[in-house]
Amino acid sequence: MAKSGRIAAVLVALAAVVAVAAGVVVYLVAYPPTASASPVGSASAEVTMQTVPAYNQDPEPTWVSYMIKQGDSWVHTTMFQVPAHSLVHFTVYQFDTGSPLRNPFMNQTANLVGGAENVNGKDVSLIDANVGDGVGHSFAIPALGVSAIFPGVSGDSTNQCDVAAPCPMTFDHNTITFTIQTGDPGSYAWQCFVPCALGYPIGFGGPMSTLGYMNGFMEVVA
Ligand SMILES: [Cu+2]
Repeated sequence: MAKSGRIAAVLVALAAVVAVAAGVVVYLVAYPPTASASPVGSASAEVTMQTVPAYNQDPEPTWVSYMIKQGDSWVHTTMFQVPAHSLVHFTVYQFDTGSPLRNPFMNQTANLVGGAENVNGKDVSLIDANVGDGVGHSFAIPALGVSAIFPGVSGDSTNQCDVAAPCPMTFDHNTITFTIQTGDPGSYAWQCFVPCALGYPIGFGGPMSTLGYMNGFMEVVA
């Protein structure tokens, strides 16, 4: 092989190695996008989310998931950014049916401003997950002791969301609002505590352990 041919072969091999390495790095650091809370005056912001019974599109069409609203569109993510030392108002549209909890202690609100959340217009601080429609999903930030709980839509509903996420508001859902107080800047892990991962051991694998579905990070920025 001529010298130029060998150089070309080495360069092609090198390019292949670099491409594979870059692919590995991209895979390892792949994070869902980060949505920004909408500012409301000073020291206050809004986050709007929804929980869907199934994502109904690739890569995991059967998985339950959160979505977060960014401007006028819904983004498939669980990462969002809020201001430090602020009141953050959440609105959650809960489209999924419910179930009992593995840990009954997770049936209550905690560290919400005003003590309670609001479910379809009513103040709620406790849900008995063993009666009625159970709990569909929850939102907890362990480092802040924050917990909010989202009751399931009726299992008898004939208008359950079954389309590709996001779910339009025409499907049955519960609307939950609550407010938390943020503190110092930092990266705060949050997760759902309902065993909602159908088909996984005790309901806690798959979407419950994958960023972008049932857990994520609240980035608190100065
Ligand atoms: Cu969940």
